[in-house]
Amino acid sequence: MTIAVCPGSFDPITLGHVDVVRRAASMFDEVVVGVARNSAKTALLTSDERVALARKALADLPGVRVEAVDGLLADFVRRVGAAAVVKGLRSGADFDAELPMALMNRHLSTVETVFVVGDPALAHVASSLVKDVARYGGPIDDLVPAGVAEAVRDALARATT
Ligand code: COD
Repeated sequence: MTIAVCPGSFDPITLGHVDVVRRAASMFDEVVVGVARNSAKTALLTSDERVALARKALADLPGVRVEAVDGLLADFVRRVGAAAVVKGLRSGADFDAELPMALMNRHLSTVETVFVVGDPALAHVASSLVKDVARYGGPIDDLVPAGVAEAVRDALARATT
């Protein structure tokens, strides 16, 4: 049984993330989607909200489960017994950002990182842009799984009151 971890901030989960998880699920027996904290980013949604939205969005994918990552990804990978970390690439800029993380995770846990090229039709879809569009009242419903747009709008309203 080969297990992979698909980590991210998922703040919020987008159709780009779902595409990456779907591709990972086609290569591994089991995929654990790890909802983690990126210390370089300030999250809009709580960890519980991000986990709940990801669980709902990925519920129809067999062999996929979602867990919160509390701490280092390398420790989480060891705990779940994963053979690989799977990350998605939209561009060379993504690769430049991902390479040091892949090297650090291998240094910490010997885990290999596998990169999958995402659907080019979703190359413009990033959680940060989705939040920015929503912040200014733009439409995001066709960029995220069902129920996510509403959760983002609720969280933005909460953040401004
Ligand atoms: N197409 C293809 N890939 C995509 C798309 C898309 N449209 N959208 C997102 N992706 C990919 C990203 O390239 C990335 O690989 C993945 O999906 C997750 O993206 P985000 O933005 O949700 O998540 P990040 O990049 O903020 O995640 C960083 C982590 C949270 C994984 C990292 O900070 C981490 O491991 N944190 C835990 C603490 C730790 O171990 N830190 C040391 C790390 S070396």
